[in-house]
This record gives sequence, structure tokens and C-alpha cells, in this order.
Amino acid sequence: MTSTTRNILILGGTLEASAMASALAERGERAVLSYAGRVAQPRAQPVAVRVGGFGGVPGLVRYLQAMQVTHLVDATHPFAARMSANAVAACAQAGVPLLALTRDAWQPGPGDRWQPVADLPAAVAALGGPPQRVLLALGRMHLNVFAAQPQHHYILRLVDPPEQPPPLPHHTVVISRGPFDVAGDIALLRDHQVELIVCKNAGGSGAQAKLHAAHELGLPVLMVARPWLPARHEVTQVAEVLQWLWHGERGVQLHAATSRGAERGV
Ligand code: 3Y8
Ligand code: NAP
Repeated sequence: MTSTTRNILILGGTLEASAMASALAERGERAVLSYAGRVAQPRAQPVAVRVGGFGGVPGLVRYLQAMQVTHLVDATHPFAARMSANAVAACAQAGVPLLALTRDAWQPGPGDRWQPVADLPAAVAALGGPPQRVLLALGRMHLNVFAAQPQHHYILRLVDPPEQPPPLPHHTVVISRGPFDVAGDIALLRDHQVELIVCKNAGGSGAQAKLHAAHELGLPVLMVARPWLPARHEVTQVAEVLQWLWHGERGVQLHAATSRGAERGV
């Protein structure tokens, strides 16, 4: 199969997806990068972009067949569990090879004050103590559950302004899109006198600055573990995906998801 016959679908929304799109565009490969449509202005891409859901597994199967997709690269966020599960099911039905381009989970280092929690409800439950100033670095989709702990002052870092005020009696909204840097995140934590950070174990570099900043300032972090994902082949480097596209499975060392389960920080 040559670059003129390959037609690659990238499920996007991450730095890795953008890097994948650039690598394919530079090599004259035909690719479409797909966004869910979660934010007003997703980053411009050097390949064609589509925005919006596919309509579950059947919709994705129809899309794969109608667009004659030859390869699917799932470069979504590790917490986009529904999308990734749908991609595994749809590719199996449509007979389209799938490879996940993911990022290893963050691991705490010496001096890090992380409290691992299994999921968002567990993070909410862990906030049962006296009022604190809490940074929710979770985006707009996961704010309402924290109404169960209204005693805190929440600093909400969001990509877009919320359509209506979140149901949190004491909060400050900070509109800011990553990737973030350590100096900026130290300033954010200091300016807002943050005492605790709640975040997802996203991995990668784009959201990691706040962890270095927390370490620098000796702040605790509630670290939400990754959700379960179905078994699939995973790599963490764009170069590995290129090898797979050009040489198939013999081109790269593939990891079944189960072997990386321990790396999910669960
Ligand atoms: C729409 C489209 C690029 C990609 C950049 C990465 C890095 C910057 C850091 C904090 C954590 C958070 C959030 C975050 C980061 C990158 C990456 C990353 C975290 C965009 C983008 C889309 C999204 C969706 C968005 C969610 C949100 C999560 C904010 C684009 C900017 C918290 C993830 O309604 C909402 O506000 C939805 C927000 C889903 C929440 C969540 O569920 O985790 N990402 N983020 C994607 C789509 O429509 O399909 O690229 O511009 C992408 C990026 N966000 O190439 O520049 O991790 O790759 N995104 C987290 O890590 O927990 C912010 O504030 O410290
Ligand atoms: P999710 O809960 O796993 O998916 C819910 C539904 O949204 C999917 O079933 C699908 O709808 C649609 N969808 C999700 N990703 C899509 C994509 N790339 N293209 C087309 N449709 C998509 O997903 P999520 O957690 O809401 O994440 C949404 C998007 O934001 C994903 O692209 C993800 O990569 C990105 N994201 C980025 C970060 C980050 O830090 N960079 C963090 C979280 C999410 P249908 O069932 O109708 O097909």
C-alpha cells in the first residue's frame, strides 16, 4: 500500500494527535483529523479536519466504509474512554487496522504529594474536609459533581468560558488553553493561593506543568486514575505509528493494553 492508497483517520484532541497530523502532512499522506467538537476553536491542522460525533459504533463503521479509511490512529486523550472503546469495536466490524497513540501515565517522584483516587466521584469524596482553595484542572465537563463539596473556593481553569455559572458558590474562572509551562503554572498557583490541585492522570507534556509547579510549592495533588480501556495495540511515539503504517505490525513492538495497565497509575 502506498501513500496514494492510504487514507488515515486520526481521532484527535491531543498534542500527540497534532504531531501525528503534521508528520503525515509532511509525508504527503492522506489523513483526516477528527475532533468531538468540545471547544470553540480547536487548533488549526495541516490535514483535513472533521468535527462532531460519528453516531456511536454504527456511525463510525459507516464513516470508515464510506470514506474508505485504511488505518485508524486513536490519538484521543486517555480519559476519552467511550471514543476509544467505540473505535476498537468499529474497526473490528469494518476490518480497519487500529493503533492507539497514547502517553504513559505520570508517576510520582520523590517529594511529590499525590493522593491517587480511582475516579472523579472518589476525588469529590476526598474533598470532605474544611474549606480550601482548590484548583480544578479538569476542563468544563466535570465541574458539577463538585457541588457536593460547596465549602471550597474552586479555581476553574477552562478552555472556553462556561455557558452558565457552574453550581459552585465560591469559584474563580481562569480561561486558559494549554500546553502550559511551569513558570506560568507556579504563578497561577501563587496568584490564586491554591492549596490543593485536582487533575487527571493525562500523561504527556501538555498538562504536566502544574505537577512540577505543585512539587516546587509543596502542594498536594488529588490524581484521578485513568479509566479502563479495551485491549488494543498502543504506542507512544509518532515514529512508531509511521513504522506501523508503512510496515504493518512487524514494523513496531506493539503493546497490548493489559500490559500497560500498571502504567495507568491504577
Ligand atoms: C477539544 C482541541 C494541541 C492539543 C492541546 C494534551 C495537551 C493542551 C492540557 C489543565 C489541564 C484537560 C483538557 C487539557 C490539555 C492539551 C491539548 C490539553 C487539560 C484541547 C482541544 C479539545 C480539548 C478538550 C478538552 C476537554 C478537557 C480537556 C481541558 C485543541 C484544547 C483538562 C484534560 O468542554 C470542555 O471544556 C472540554 C474540555 C475535554 C476536559 C477533559 O475531559 O479532560 N481537553 N482540549 C477536543 C475535541 O473536540 O475533540 O486541540 O485545540 C486540546 C488539548 N487540551 O494540539 O494543541 O493533553 O494533549 N485539555 C486533562 O489533561 O485533564 C487541561 O488545565 O491543567
Ligand atoms: P468520550 O467521552 O470518550 O466520547 C464521547 C463521545 O464523543 C464519543 O462517543 C463520540 O461521539 C464523541 N467523540 C469523542 N472524541 C471524538 C473525536 N475525536 N472525534 C469525533 N467524535 C468524538 O470523549 P471525551 O472525553 O468527551 O473527549 C472528547 C474529545 O476531547 C476527544 O477527542 C479527546 O481526545 C479530547 N480530550 C482531550 C483532552 C486533552 O487533555 N487533550 C482531554 C480529554 C478529552 P459518537 O459516539 O457520536 O461518535
